[in-house]
Amino acid sequence: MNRLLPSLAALAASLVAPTAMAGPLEDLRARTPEQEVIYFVLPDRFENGDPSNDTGGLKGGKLVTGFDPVDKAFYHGGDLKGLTARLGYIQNLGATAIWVGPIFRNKPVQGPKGNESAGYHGYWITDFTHVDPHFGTDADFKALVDAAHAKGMKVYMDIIANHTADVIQYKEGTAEGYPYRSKADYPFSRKGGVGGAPINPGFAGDGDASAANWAKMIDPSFAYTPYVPKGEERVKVPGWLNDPIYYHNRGNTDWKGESAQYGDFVGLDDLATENPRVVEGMIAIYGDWIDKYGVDGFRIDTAKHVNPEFWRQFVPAMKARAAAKGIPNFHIFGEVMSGDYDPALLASWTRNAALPGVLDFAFMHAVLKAAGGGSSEELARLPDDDGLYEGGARAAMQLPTFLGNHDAGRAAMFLKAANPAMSADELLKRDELAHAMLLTLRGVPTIYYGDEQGFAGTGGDQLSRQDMFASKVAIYNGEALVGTAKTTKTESFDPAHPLYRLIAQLSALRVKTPALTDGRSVTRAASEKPGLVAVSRFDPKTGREVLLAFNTSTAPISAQVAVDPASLAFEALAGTACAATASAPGSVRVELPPLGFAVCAAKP
Ligand SMILES: [Ca+2]
Ligand SMILES: [Ca+2]
Ligand SMILES: [Ca+2]
Repeated sequence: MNRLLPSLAALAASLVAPTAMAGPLEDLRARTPEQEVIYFVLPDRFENGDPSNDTGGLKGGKLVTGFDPVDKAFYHGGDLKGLTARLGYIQNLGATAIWVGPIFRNKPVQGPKGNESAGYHGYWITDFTHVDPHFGTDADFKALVDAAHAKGMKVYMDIIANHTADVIQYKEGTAEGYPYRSKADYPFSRKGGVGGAPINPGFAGDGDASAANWAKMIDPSFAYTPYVPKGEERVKVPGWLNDPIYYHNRGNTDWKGESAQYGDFVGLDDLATENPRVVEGMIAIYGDWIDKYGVDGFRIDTAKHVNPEFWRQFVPAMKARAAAKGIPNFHIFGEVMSGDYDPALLASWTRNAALPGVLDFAFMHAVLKAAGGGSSEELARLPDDDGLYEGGARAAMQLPTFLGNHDAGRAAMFLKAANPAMSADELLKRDELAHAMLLTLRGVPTIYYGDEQGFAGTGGDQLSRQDMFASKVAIYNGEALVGTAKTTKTESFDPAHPLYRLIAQLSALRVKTPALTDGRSVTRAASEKPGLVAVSRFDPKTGREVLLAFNTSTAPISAQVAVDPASLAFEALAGTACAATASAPGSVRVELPPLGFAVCAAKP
């Protein structure tokens, strides 16, 4: 009997083991990127969980601490504890993954005298290895990731390899604002231009990525003469980042041609990402965050301003690091900013740089145009243009889709700009229509924080970064919000807001409907004029059709829409009612109210 006891215990353990192991962490690790709904948040603007860290441990005025809650260009006090405390609000919206704006330690304040602003957005990193004290501590970040995981939610970090904060200055050209100095006019082989003294003998150019070649790059004064101002010699962490030899030092980018890769973003020190030491250094930095915190993905800032060869090394290294940590579905998506519908540009970065995903700016432009009452022809092209991406339409399902962001501006602002005279009710309906498209069409829907509370804004950048907690910024508080009479003067965490309710309903529907997360798309109807947009999506396992229909006009629609001949009976999953049966095999009647939509699933 005694000998039986251990085996009985082992048997009991084996019986409970499967349930004990299938916890929230295992479940979320098993989800692929396209099964997520992402919520993008700037921690400074979300919730203030700890007023004691508002000045980041610094003493003095706003130009020292960076803190000024009445100024949209400075820190407002939001932090990681606040974000952690609001996870329930984000989860109830239906989001399953949080993209947290950069949390690394930043230069608190930079910019020319009289025109300073703060690093509240997180994109001016000095210490790549620790959390910025304005946002809390490394332990606060650990607590956020653990709390999100306990709820079954993923955490995506926002990372930067293109540049650091603006620390390096140049001895020449201050008055002209450091204009870009090209490789033709200022080759690596001469000091200060083609007529200068020979330097860096034997350096074969930055097309040769070998360590032996880069060992010959010893003098960074080929274009400008870079220097680190007194007192800032050791401000960057890890320490190698303090040496100007690891930067491009060619002056400010004009966003075009060669300068897009080599130029400084308004003074931000542009890293020489062709140098193997920089590649290795960035792999070490960001690999550590995966190891230490078990995060679930990276959004890569300014990805198109880094040479594709860098990403071809960096991305596989991060995927391997994540896999070793037990994170097989680590998602990586890059920012390839585009002001137009340009899937070819986006797709080129999935091929040349092998980025697994890119933020889908083409989707944003196509949906805003259609939902704003313009042509839906770009939207109609999307399923075909997906063939441009590495991996084709299957891979395009992992592209994060969105309607606006912290740089370009918010969806409601664009929709309003397309039709400035429209009523508040029409704006709400168009905003809902755009979100219905976002949450049912292909890609990973990404909600920009505050859109669900009707934030609109009057521009991009600082004008689109309102506070969720009670704001003290006059220009934010003076704005009319969509779908509510309140303003940002009081906190904006209302689960009864009509946009919050719609997003919650459609997110819940999406994640349980494989046709919407993983289904192939076929355009059924579109037009150069406002009217019917229809797309069918198909369950990857059963092949069953879900017909999505949107009315981008202010008149009711009644039309025949082509469907699969096998789709003979339908049920409405969301939006307005669906015809119960097909009119004939291959065609169904669709009736939509002005700016309405329908999600019609074919019944077996
Ligand atoms: Ca705080
Ligand atoms: Ca660059
Ligand atoms: Ca600089």
